[in-house]
Amino acid sequence: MGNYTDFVDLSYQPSESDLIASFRVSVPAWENPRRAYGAVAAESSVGTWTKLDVSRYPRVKKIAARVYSIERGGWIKIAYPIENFEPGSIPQLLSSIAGNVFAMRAVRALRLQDVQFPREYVKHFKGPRLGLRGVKRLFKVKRPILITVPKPKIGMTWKEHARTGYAAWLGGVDLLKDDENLTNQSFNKFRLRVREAFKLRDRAERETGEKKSYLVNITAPTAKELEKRARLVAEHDGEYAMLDIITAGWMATQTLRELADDYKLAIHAHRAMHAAFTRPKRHGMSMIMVAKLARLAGVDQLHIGTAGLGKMEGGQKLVLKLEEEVTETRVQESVHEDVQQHVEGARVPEDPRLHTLPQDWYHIKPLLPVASGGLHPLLLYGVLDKMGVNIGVQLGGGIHGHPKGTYAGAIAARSVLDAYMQEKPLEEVIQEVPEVREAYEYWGLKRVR
Ligand code: RUB
Ligand code: CA
Repeated sequence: MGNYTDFVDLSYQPSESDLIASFRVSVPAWENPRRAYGAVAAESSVGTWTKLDVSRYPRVKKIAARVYSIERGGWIKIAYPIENFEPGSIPQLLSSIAGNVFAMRAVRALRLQDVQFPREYVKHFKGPRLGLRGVKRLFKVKRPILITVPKPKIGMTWKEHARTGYAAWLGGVDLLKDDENLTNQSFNKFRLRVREAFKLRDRAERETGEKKSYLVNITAPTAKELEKRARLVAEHDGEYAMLDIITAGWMATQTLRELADDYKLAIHAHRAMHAAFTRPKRHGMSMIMVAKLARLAGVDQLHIGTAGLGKMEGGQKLVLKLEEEVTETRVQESVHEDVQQHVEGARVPEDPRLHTLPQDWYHIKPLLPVASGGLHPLLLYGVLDKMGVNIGVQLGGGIHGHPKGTYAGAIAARSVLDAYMQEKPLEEVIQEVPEVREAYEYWGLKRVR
């Protein structure tokens, strides 16, 4: 096996079973670009920094990754023969294609933008158990699913937390959600919170006649503890487990997908920490990758952003692209270079985070995208106009920060969703529903920062 440049073969035609990765490589001034591109293919498959005699191991050459396409702006495509990968293991996949490569001196920065999974790879995954349609069937609604996370995010006792959830359920929320940093703290023990919240869930269901459920954050330090928490949720007839998929990791996510079959649970995925590596445009791994891996692993709901209306970074184009990736069965390639494009006479840079490969999802179901982060009732028309109604909307501060409190906040949010489905103008809802009017007077119509 020769030098890094031997891993570049522009005449190579990928086979149907090859896994294709799209990287963007920033090359240091002193490096030969072709060598840098080859280094990425080498280090992520079979190679290392020096020449190796592999004549005794015929397989090595056969499974070596190859750079087969080099495009403007440092975009390359690498084809990996499928034998590189353990069937059904996301950790092993990432140790290959998203591992050492990010730290190599041969690249100044490296962006893993997308992967096209071949059928041969996809077939080893189950994908979401309920998926988008299953979740909507659970609540028997056409409108978006209304979710709330009690705020302050931590500090309330298990009793205060559950009571806040109860008020939100009564006001019209479908799903109570734990915050990403609430697990099993001294003042809010997991076991006690779960017991109390499900007791109040039963009461809220009786009093409203509606289906109510609870996204219990079962993120735990070990797989054993994760299972213990999942079992406890199932014992209380809970339908959902929530997991912080990035901080807990892909092994935890895949483990939970197995447990989801055993305990009949749906999975709500929180993506806290993703932006540590998805936010830079030239380095790290894209949110598109996170979303595709989450779908493959089999989560039923995933935060994808608010189409530019909330408190988190991530504009409309990126969020709509993410929505497409997690809900469509066939996704087309889309080319977005980070070059200045002429749009109506003005020079506008395109967001390279939208650069994607095609993907066929085969048997893998769509999941329910969730818009969350800085939303309040008056922003919901804008979110739904952009993202459609087959989503979940999560309002934390936007419900519990209502001037009249949680119950009023929940009524405001739910009234706005119902009115949207009836195609009522927002001004009318503001006039008719006091809780919506109060929210309007408090927050206005502008997005938050
Ligand atoms: C929601 C909140 C969530 C964010 C995470 O609270 O803090 O953790 O949505 O971001 P609030 P993302 O409704 O009060 O803003 O959803 O982008 O992953
Ligand atoms: Ca949160």
